[in-house]
Amino acid sequence: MNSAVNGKRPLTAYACLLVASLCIASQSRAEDGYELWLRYKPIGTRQLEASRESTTEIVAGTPSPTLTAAVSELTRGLFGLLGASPAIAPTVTKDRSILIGTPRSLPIIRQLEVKWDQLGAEGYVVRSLTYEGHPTILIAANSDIGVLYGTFSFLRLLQTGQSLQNIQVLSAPRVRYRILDHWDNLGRSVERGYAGESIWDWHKLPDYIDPRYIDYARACASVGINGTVPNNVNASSVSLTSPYLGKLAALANVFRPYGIRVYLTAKFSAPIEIGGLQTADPLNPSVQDWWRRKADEIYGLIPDFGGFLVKANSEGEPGPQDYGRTHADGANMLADALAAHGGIVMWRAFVYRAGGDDRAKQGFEDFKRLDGSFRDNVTIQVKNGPIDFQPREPFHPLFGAMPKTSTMLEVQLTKEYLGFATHLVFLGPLIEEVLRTDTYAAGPGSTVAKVVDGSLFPHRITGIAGVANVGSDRNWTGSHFDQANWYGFGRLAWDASLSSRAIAEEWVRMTFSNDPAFVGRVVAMMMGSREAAVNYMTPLGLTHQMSRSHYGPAPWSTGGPEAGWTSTYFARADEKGIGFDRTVTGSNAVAQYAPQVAAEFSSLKRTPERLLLWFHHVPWDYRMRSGNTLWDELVMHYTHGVQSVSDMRQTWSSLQGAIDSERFEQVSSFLAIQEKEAKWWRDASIAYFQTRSHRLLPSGFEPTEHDLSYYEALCFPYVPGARPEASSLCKK
Ligand code: BDP
Repeated sequence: MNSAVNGKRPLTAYACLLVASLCIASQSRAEDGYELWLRYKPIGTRQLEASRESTTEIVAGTPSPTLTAAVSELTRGLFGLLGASPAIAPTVTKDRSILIGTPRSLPIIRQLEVKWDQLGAEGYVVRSLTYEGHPTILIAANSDIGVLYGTFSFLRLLQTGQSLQNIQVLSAPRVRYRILDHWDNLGRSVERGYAGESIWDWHKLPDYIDPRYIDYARACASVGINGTVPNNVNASSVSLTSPYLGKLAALANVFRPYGIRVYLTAKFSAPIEIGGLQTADPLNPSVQDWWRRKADEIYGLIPDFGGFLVKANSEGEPGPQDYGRTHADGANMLADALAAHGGIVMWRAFVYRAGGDDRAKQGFEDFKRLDGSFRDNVTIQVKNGPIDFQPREPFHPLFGAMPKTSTMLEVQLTKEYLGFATHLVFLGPLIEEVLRTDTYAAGPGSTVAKVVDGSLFPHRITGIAGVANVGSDRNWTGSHFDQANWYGFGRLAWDASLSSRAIAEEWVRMTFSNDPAFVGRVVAMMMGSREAAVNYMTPLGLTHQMSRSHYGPAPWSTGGPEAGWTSTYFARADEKGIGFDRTVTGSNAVAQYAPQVAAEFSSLKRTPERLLLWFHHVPWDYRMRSGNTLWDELVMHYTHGVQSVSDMRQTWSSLQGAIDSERFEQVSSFLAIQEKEAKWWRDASIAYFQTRSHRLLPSGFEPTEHDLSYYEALCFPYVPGARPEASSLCKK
C-alpha cells in the first residue's frame, strides 16, 4: 500500500497509479492490520452516500514532494471511502471540490478568510465553505507539511463518519518536536521489542528502500509525528560511521516529504571507538573537534538532520562523568557541534547509580543542580515517572524543577512493563494522566503539559518522545490494539488537550468499525484497560515487581548486581507492612517536589491511594478509605484486575461477527493469554506477600491456584526483548 512519492511526476499520474494498485490490493488482501488506521474502507454514512453520486475534484497547489504526498493520500482515501476516483482540476468547476495548498502554492486561497497567523509552521485549517457558488472543502496551511497534516485530519473526519456540512477545524501543535524513539539495534534485534525484528533493514540500505518505510512515514505523519530516532539509546558507534550515515541519509530522503526528520543516538565514547582518539572527555579540544567534524559530515549528507539523542552515564553507558565532567559539559559539547546546523541534543535524565538510597531520587539529584547551564539547543528528556515506565508512577520531579532548561517528556509505547504485546493496555490514559498532573512549579495549574509545551517557562525546544512499539510484524506493533498506542501517542503529542477517550474512539472507528454499539463497548474496554493492568500487576502504588526478563511477576526477586533492579527493594514488604517510605522518615524523595505536592505526598492520609505504597510504608492493618484493611484491599485490587480482564474477554466475544474474523480471532486469543497472565500476576503476588503479611485472604476471595514455590520456579529468560543476562537468572 505504499504511496510512491516523486515531486517530478504530475499529480494526475499518481492518482491513477494509486487507484489502480488499490483496486488490486483491496481484492486480494485480508484484514491483517497492516493498513493500521489508514484503511479507508467504504463507510455507509448518509453524507458519503450523497458524495458518491457526484465526482469530487481536487484543486491542488503547485506540486512539491509533500503536496504530492498529500494529494496521493487524499486520492487514496477518497477512492477507498467513496469508491470514486477524484479528478484533479486546475480550478473549482463543480460541487464537492477540495482546495488543497498553501497561499503560495495555490494563490486563489489567499482571498479566503483564514487565520494564517494562528497556524504557525505546521498547523492547518479544514473548512467547508462556498467558493464561487460551489460548496467546497478547504485544506490549507502556511506550509506543505501543514497541508499534509490537514489532509489526514480531513480523512479522519470522513473515516469517523462525521458530517461534512459545517467543518471548522483549525489545529496547530503546541509542541515542536514529536518524536518516536526506536530502541532498535543495527542487527535488527529490538531492545524491549514485541513486534518482531526491527523495521530498519540496515543491511540492504541505502540501495533497497522497503516500501514499509513509506507506510511508516504515512502513519507517523497522519498523527503529526515529525521525528524519528531509528537506533537504540544503548547505542553503537557504528551508526556514526560513514557507510551507516549513508544508509540513514536514504531513510531521511524517504521521510522528508512526510515532514519527518531523522535523529541519531550518539554513543559518548564514539571518538575513541571509531575516531582513534584516546579520550572522549568533552572538554578536550580534539574530542570537541571530532564531534564538530562528525556533525559537518552528517549535515553534508542530511541537511535537515535533527540532532542527537544521548543516554550517558546510565546503566553502563559511557558519559562525561567518566572524565569527572557533568552532564551539562557533555550535552553542551554535542550541542556546540550541532548548533551551526540547527540541530538539537536530547540528553536523557534516566540515570541511576548502584548503592544510592533511593533510585527514584537520582535523576533529580544529577540534573536539578545543572539548571541554567545547558545550551539553548539542549533539552533534557525525562521519563514520565522517576523510576522507569512502570504501570503507574507519580510524575517525575524534574518536571517544573528546571525553569531555565527545556525538559521534554519521554513515554514508552512498547509495553515492556505492561504485559508486552499480548496484554490489551491502552496507554492514552497513562499519558493523559501525566500531562494533566499539576507540578505546582509556578503555582496551581502548572501541569506537566505546560512545562513540556513551554507555556510555563518558555524555551526554544519543546518536545515529547515515545519509545516506539513498531516492528516488522505484519500488524506493525505485535497486536492490533497496540496500534492504538502509536496512534494515541501522536495525537496527544500534537494536542495534549485531547482526551484519551476521544482518541480511542477515533482510533476504533478508523481501525475497526463505525458501528456505535461496537465503538461504545470497545472504547470502554480500552479506557479501563490500563487500570486493569495496574491492578493485577502493581496496585496501590507498588512498582517494579516483574521478573528480571520483565515478563511475569517476581515480587520475591532480590540480590544480584544492583538492588535497584529487584522487586524487594521497591516493595519493602515485611512483617509490619509494605511500601517504600519516601517521606522525611525515609528517603525523603517527596522533598524533590514543589511544597504543595510534597505536603500531599508526605501525608499518609492525603496521598492518593493509587500512589500510597510509592510514598509510604504502610501497616498491613491500616484502614483504607473503603474501611478495608490494606491487606484486604491489596487482595481485592489484584482480584479486581483479573476480573476486569475476564470482563474484557466477555465484551470482546459478544462482538463476534462485528469485524473481520482474522483480527477478531487474534484479539480473542491475546485476551485469553492476558487473562491467564493476569491471574498469574495476582496469584504469585498474593502468595508472596502473604509470607510477609501472615494474613488470610478476605472471605469470598479465591485462594491462589498454586503455592509460592510453584511461581518462584517459573522462569522465561528468552522472552522477546529480554537482555541476554536474563538467561542466567532462573532459580537453581
Ligand atoms: C529500561 C529498559 C532498558 C533501557 C532503559 C533506558 O529495561 O532496556 O535501555 O530503560 O531507558 O526500562 O535506557
